[in-house]
Amino acid sequence: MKNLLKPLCIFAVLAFVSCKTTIPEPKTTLNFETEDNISVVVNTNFTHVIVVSVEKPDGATVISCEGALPAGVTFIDKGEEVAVISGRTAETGDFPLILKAVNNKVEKIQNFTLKITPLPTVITFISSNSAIAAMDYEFSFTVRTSVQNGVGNTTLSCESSLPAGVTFVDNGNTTATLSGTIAEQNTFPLVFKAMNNGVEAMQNFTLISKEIPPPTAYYQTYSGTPWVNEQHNPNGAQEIPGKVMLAFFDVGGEEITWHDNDNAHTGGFRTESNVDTKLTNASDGDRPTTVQPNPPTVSVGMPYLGWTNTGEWVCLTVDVYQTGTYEVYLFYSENGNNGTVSVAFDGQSVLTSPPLPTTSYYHQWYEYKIGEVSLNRGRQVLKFTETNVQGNNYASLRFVLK
Ligand SMILES: [Ca+2]
Ligand SMILES: [Ca+2]
Repeated sequence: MKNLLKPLCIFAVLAFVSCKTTIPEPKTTLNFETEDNISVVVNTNFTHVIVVSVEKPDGATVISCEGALPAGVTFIDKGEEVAVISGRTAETGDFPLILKAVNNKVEKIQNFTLKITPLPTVITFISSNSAIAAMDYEFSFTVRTSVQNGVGNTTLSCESSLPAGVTFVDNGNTTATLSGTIAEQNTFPLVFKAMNNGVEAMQNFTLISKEIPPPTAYYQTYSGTPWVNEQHNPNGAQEIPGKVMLAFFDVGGEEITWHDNDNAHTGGFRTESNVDTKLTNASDGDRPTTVQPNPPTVSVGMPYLGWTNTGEWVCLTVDVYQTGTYEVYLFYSENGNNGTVSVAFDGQSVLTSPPLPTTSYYHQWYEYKIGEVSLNRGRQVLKFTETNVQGNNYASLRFVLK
């Protein structure tokens, strides 16, 4: 019996050993479930979640990160197979990292690239898209661009052929100068291009050469000059037929181009004189009136004379291109004052308005026909006077040829 048992025992041990080698124990497996790279913009907060899946775990999974993180960026193992790379950095470039997940002594490696990209370069033309050149007179117009996140110089060029006598010069400081003298009356469509860091911006521009009306004898004795502002009034003298913006009154000084009843400026649009000027804006709630028919639209950023008072006035250089009779429309807002205004050309009063219909609120605007005037061709002086009542806001006079 003893002899029989011995081989049986050996067989049993062998069978057990054999069985153990053919049926392996369950193994832990790990996998990264999230991408192997991310791209984020410099100086921007970001959070990237790394997720690991684990099968047959034994205890907690530990996730770690090897490699140099950019300043401001951290890696945190949050537990439960989740880690987070987050922060905000001023460094740019590719940061190669190695992500490692470990569970039950089993390791899983994933190469990971954190890409920090620069902010995109954005170029915008900020100067007007048209200019008027007085025929046979030298003119100069500054083309201006705004460049955000640029790299190095911005290059400006004119992509279309220029009129004879005109040059386009890149000033190397995000501006260019279009200047010269044009000997013909014409309209020239031009295309400007600005480039920085491989990014292009184009602007369609119209250069208009006009034979300006000759100055009247009165204008030749006048010492005011048109207010020129690249953003609001690049061409200086305003035109009739057309809309004359009252806040673009001439430069020349008190009692020459303007009169204001106090010694302070209010409103913040043109702060160089005591004339009170402002731009329409959302917080004031500037809007069309609701109490008059067919109210016009009111745009944000429209300049106007505000804080007006009886006896205050402004003078404006206007080019009247065509002799004739014009309808005159005043764009204004008020609060039930029924004020009146008057209009003079070259020192001669030609129109006093009827009492203005109420617009019922200081920031409700309305355009109202205040009368008609006969004008001769010529560069001349328009004088706008508040003849009665304080506080009304006045934006423009529109002259329509009958
Ligand atoms: Ca004032
Ligand atoms: Ca005033």
